[in-house]
Amino acid sequence: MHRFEATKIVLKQIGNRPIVSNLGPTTDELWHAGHRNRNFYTWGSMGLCSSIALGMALSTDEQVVSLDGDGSLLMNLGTIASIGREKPRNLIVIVWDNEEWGQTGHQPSHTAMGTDRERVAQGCGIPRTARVTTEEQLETVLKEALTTPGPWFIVAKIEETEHLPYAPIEPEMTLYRFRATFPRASTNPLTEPWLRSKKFS
Ligand SMILES: Cc1ncc(C[n+]2csc(CCOP(=O)(O)OP(=O)(O)O)c2C)c(N)n1
Ligand SMILES: [Mg+2]
Repeated sequence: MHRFEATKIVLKQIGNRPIVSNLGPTTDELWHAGHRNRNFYTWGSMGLCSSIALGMALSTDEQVVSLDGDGSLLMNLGTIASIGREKPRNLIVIVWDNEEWGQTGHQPSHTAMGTDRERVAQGCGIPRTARVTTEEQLETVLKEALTTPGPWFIVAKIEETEHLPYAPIEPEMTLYRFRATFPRASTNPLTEPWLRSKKFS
């Protein structure tokens, strides 16, 4: 299974639900597969994709999908424990596991040496986990994840191929575009009265 094709499967199934995407090829391929205002592209912030998605899931009733990477999630394994602790029923984490730090030179990651991320998730108390290796399996599991309470943790084994060109994303615009899709922030979030009156210490 290739990430680009798998990403298209995700987009086909998830309707208008928000997606948070890992830095690098995951974000680039999501943009190429289907740019939408509900794509929260991360950039540079390695390891934080599923943490951001966890925060979102705890702040909205909508289902939130995190498209993470094996190397990035390794850098922040604690977020798996936090998901297991908080158990947001509306969070679906999909880990694109190419067993390498793809963007920075294809160095083999720990999953190439035996780290089993699905068992880590199970050990952290995440109730719904899966491991998929084909597009058909991904389609089936995702269908189930979108219709049953989570949190879900899906390890999707992928084969690395040529990377697509960088997506022309601007982090600030991603934030504005994304926030504006939620009812509370239908205007510029920086000029929202409730934000302006908030005291920061
Ligand atoms: C704190 C930090 N360390 C290192 C990097 C450099 N870096 C960017 S992407 C990446 C690899 C990410 O690997 P993975 O999440 O598996 O995604 P893949 O590239 O394989 O799709 C690295 C090491 C970074 N952006 N931030
Ligand atoms: Mg990787």
